Amino acid sequence: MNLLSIGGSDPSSGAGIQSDVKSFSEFGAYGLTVITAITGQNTSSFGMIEAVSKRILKNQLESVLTDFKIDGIKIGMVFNSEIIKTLYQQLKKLKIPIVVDPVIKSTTGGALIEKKAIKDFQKYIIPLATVITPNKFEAEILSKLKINSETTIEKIAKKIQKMGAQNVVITGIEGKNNKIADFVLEKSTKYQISGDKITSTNHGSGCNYSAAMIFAISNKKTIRESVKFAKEFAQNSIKNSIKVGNGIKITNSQKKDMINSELSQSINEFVKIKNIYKNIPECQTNFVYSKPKPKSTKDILGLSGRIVKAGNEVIVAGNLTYGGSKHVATALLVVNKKFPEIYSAINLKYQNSTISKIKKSKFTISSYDRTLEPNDVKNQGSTVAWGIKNAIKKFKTPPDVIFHKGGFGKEPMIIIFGETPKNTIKKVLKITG
Ligand code: PXL
Repeated sequence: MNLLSIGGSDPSSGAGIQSDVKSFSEFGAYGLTVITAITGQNTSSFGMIEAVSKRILKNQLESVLTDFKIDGIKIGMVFNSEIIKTLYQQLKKLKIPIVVDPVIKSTTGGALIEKKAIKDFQKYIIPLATVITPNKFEAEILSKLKINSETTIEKIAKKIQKMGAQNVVITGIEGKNNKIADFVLEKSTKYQISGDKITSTNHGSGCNYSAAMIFAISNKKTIRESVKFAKEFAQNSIKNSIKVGNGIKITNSQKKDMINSELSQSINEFVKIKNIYKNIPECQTNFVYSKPKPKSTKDILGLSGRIVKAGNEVIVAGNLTYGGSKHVATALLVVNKKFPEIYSAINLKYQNSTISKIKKSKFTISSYDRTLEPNDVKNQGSTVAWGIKNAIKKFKTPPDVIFHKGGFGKEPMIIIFGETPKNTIKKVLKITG
């Protein structure tokens, strides 16, 4: 997945396009950038701003738009009217989801947009937004309304939506009991998503929020799922913020291990395989990767949701978590016990066509018969472990594929095993292509 961040350069890398490239990498996406302005700032103070010329702005945009398939665009700092109008001319024809983060002021006090450009921002940038993510302060400025007993947050959101944004998410609405909520106005529904308030002054959380939002939206998540994902990512980035300079802390996204980033990359690759939806079983697909020497499924990373079929496409539901998969992780655990070099697995739909392709390729293949499962095993709910153990009993080298043809009320299934997620994907490509 390729994501484009259009915004200002922040040399402290806490916010702006530098922060977005970091976030996009965390998600396993490739980050492209178009710089609108260069700021001089650090964690204590905000210095100069120089907007780039219309010529180089246009040239940057054309460079990325003509070369890359861009899955989503985030617009942050735009600074002046010339930049706003140039962006509009280049972006209005595109059919790519756009998240607009209407940044007005930095935490350290810098003005990120000229006052006289706000009108053009409302006219040209807001209508580009699939989702706009102002905080309470930004929402008040854009709507020219102040929250009070008469003016509700909903009224403000509706006014911004009238300016042309499809969905409006106003962040940081303080509630009771140390809770903080995001107010969401979709086309016709409204709701709030609440979370714990974290009191810490930091640099970058707004950028982290909107970067996560465009990643989720580009992955075809619903608005509600995207808000939850963005909120969780931003909250974690605040919790993990680090003191790098002498001033305020810089947000830092959750530390991800190599296992996580390798599996994320392979999942992104998997969902892009042509017609892969035909290989997703009724009970959906999980893709797992184990830590060295796993003791239980808690040592195995998998999706808390699944890779699910949505029409002729597949989408990823849930996040990568240790213990996220039960069945595929159990199968891997059993195989890894006998063949410690096998660390990854994925389940696919059982189809005769796939089985013939597996047989034609030089893969090692095994199977088990669920109908032979002893009653005590069935009652303990340990069918998978029993079946896989049986399937590899006579094997001296690890099988690439283990399948079963189902049982009463049980869907037949194919599991592909590999040393790494990359290696597993290679095998998947051979038998699904
Ligand atoms: O967090 C908003 C923001 C966005 N873009 C740039 C910034 C800031 C805040 O400082 O500097 C370039």
